[in-house]
Amino acid sequence: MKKIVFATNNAHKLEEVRAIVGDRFEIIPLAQTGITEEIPETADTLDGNALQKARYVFERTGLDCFADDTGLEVAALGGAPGVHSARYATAGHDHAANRALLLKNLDGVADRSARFRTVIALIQDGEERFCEGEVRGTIATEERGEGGFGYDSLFIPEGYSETFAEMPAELKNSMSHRGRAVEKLAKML
Ligand code: ITT
Repeated sequence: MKKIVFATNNAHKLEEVRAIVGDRFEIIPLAQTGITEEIPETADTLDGNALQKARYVFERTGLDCFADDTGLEVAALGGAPGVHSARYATAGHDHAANRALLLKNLDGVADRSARFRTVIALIQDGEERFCEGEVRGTIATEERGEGGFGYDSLFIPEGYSETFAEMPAELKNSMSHRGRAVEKLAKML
């Protein structure tokens, strides 16, 4: 089976991607490459951050690898939190604080439409390529569900009444931004 490093420190993402393509590719976790530090994400676009993470790993390991960067883009907030989704409320990855701030900023707002967008940067045989996936939906007025991570308990995908956090993981993966991007990645590999 083809081996590829997934440049992420997020265990939920690793689990999701393995569930989607783990039978077709051996996904090597970052920890197994000896990289234990947080990879810098200082670009101001999803493409830029995904490529920055993938290059970081490729330069240190020489292994084929990919990285994703995801943003939640809310129409009424002019596309925020977008590329700043992980650091919306604080400098760190405080998911609960991010969700609370999002609810506060949408308090009384009627248009709650949003989308998740994922960009994947792939470095294979030294060549850099990108693919993308998105899912449209709306932001709930309160948190619902225990599954997933990040903003999942607030995101209701189009055509459903449940949030991502209320769905079985397989259902989220079948339509999610990351699921769609990872299916495209699988075709590229
Ligand atoms: P790595 O950079 O280590 O991969 P991260 O948690 O920083 O992990 P991203 O920069 O790609 O991940 O994503 C930014 C934020 O967007 C993340 O912290 C979550 O709050 C949110 N997010 C990403 N994917 C999500 C998903 O599938 N469901 C809900 N929220 C998600």
